[in-house]
Amino acid sequence: MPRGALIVIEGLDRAGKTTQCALLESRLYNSRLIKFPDRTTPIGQVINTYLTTDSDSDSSPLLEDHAIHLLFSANRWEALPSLLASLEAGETLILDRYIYSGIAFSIAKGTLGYEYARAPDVGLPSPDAVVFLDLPVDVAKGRAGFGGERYERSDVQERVRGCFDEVRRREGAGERHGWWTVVDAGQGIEKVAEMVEDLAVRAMIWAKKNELRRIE
Ligand code: T5A
Repeated sequence: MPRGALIVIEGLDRAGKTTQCALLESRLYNSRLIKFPDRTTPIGQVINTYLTTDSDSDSSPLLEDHAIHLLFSANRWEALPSLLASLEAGETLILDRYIYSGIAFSIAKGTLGYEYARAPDVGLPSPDAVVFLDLPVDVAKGRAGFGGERYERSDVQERVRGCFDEVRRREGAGERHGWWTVVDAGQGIEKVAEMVEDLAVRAMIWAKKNELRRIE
């Protein structure tokens, strides 16, 4: 049986990832959706507390930047057996955020370097396609729920947007054409969904002919 495809949906907060992942899962046969962070595990619960706590005092941060970064990565590693089982069984895996959020949100803080930020995820499965839902921060701010979590501030999101550009340049280099695709997430939900589905189908065809790779 051919392996399943690994499709990652990335973007800033409120770009529409949850909406698009759910639509894609409903449209693809034999697909499974996993969201990172997975807040249901013990590690995920620590991450959830961090994300839903407003701010830290300088003398007593809730979690030091490197420590929370490593927890986000650990949250992906603990899902590895389940990810591999799905892919081997031929399921299409849709990931709502992955290592690219891990790198972009952490380096945006200015306290972690790029190489440090990507190192803990080396060895995880490499996606067959990354779809980046691109939305100006001003538009994201106007969407329901913005502002409820730690990173949902305009200045932070602007910095993260720039860091995602760096991630695209560095992680997409040398990969096949179209591996990382930027989609205008300011269009209507259905229009975005059609583009995401088209990219997903291409990734599924690619996955049938190519072995699963690991992040190097
Ligand atoms: N993080 C994450 C790290 O720092 N390191 C890591 O390693 C990882 C994995 C997690 C936070 O953790 C950080 C990044 C994040 O700050 P999250 O749980 O992914 O956060 O939370 P959000 O990104 O904020 O996810 P949300 O579910 O809140 O936002 P979505 O999924 O991007 O957006 P969605 O689909 O919920 O839509 C938001 C609103 O917009 C509407 C929807 O109906 C909804 O009301 N909408 C649209 N409106 C108009 N046009 C469209 N095309 C629309 N699409 C959606």
